[in-house]
Amino acid sequence: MRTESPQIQNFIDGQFTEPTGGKYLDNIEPATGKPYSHLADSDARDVDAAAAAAEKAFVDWSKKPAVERSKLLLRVADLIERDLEKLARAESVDTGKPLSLARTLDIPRAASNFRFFATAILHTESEAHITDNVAFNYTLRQPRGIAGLISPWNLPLYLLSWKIAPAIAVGNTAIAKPSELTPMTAYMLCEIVREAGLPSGVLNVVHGTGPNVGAVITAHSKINTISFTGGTVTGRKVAEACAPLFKKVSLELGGKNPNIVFADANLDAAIAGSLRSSFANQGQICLCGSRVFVERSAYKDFVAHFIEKASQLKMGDPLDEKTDQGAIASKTQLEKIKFYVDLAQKEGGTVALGGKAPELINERCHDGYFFQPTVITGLPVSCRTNREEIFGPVVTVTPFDSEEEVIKYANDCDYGLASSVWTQNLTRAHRVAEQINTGTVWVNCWLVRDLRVPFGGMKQSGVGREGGEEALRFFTEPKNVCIAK
Ligand code: TXE
Repeated sequence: MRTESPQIQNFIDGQFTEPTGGKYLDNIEPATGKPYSHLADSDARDVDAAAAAAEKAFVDWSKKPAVERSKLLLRVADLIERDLEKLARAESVDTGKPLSLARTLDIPRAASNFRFFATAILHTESEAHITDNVAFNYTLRQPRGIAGLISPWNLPLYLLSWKIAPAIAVGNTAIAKPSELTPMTAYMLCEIVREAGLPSGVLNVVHGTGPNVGAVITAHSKINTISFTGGTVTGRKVAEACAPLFKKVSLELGGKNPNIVFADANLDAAIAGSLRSSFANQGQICLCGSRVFVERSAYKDFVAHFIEKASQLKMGDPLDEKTDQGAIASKTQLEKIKFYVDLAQKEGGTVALGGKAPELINERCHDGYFFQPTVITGLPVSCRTNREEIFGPVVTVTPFDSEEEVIKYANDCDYGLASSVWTQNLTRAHRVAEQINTGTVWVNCWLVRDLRVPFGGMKQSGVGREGGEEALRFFTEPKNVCIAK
């Protein structure tokens, strides 16, 4: 098992291959700011080769009995678990996230993703409709062909496996394009699928940039299904590329998620939950609750305790077991975070905690991309800082006076991905959940994930849903067969 290989090659037709153009990009370690490997800087010729391999493999793979596909995906899940420590370390080095987080969140979830869909395809039900004495109808849900799977840098293997598993479980073949910022675990997954015995061409991974590889995938005539996770700006480009080709597209995009704390909440639970939803993965999870709203009578108490707990989060070298807060994934993202903290102060906000890079972590991380957990108070509800996605360890905390008011604040947003509501009045919880315009509403919890539920966002947070039945239906084509009696 290669872990920190100097060159991350493409995986096409079951083989590791050089990019046709022979070029490689630096792969930077966020904790040090220095290149530690290189990834293929691929282009259309590599995507064409992957499409040819995927097309060839589709003939047999789409006809393979579900139980055979299931066995192979279960083997992949087992091998991910076998290599958990190596994968977790690779993910931590590649993204800057704490090793402890990669070990407990990212990699176990990647195994669960494969295991979930490997078993889901064994239990799907089919619909039949009897038309009086006229006809018998049944619905076939057949694999669509080649799926293009494009993923971001914040949860690399977690999110890529969330696409690969359902796409190939139902009988499609796939071309995956991981973020050029975090290619390592996708590369390691290729060795795992080969060891598991996945037939050549079922999964192909083409590394490279958005314009040179991602855009080629979305425009490719042989790739008829696109599943994208990333920023809203890029999501719009993906949708524009797919529309004229009538491709089926799923978009999981950005968020600016409200986290609502009523005065009757269990405040200790709300503070512990808000700490996670604010700063997990350095706030680089699109589901993070970056807009915290607290009922006025509890506001002072919440802010004081929340800041006290946040100040105890341990910033450090991601590879240090005691680290809670690692590095930001890229220099670009770090600059974006600094810009918004500066903007927040220009918009009248007060930096109540953090707001800058920490003291030197250690010599190894001297040039790494670090930023303190940051809490900003005193902002107007609808300023830019409260409307635009920052995607870092930065939250705003704002008081509210009534349920109606906070629902208006929560919904006054271009995004609609997720929200949290903390209250011990469950009648209120149901009432508020119905009125908040987000794809997920967590009540007295955050990031509790059942893989059967629909997952995704409204408005500029995306189109479509992943997870469970939704994913199986997205990656298949329904066909009505109507037989006269
Ligand atoms: O950018 P990009 P990032 C959101 C998160 C944040 C953003 C971070 O909120 O805003 O994504 O994503 C490829 N055609 N989510 O910085 O550009 C690119 O190479 C085709 C929401 O990575 O969106 C990379 O592989 N592809 C999400 C991928 O798109 C293109 C969870 C994403 O990159 C392309 C995670 C193009 N023209 C992050 N340009 C959720 N809702 O779950 C780039 N790419």
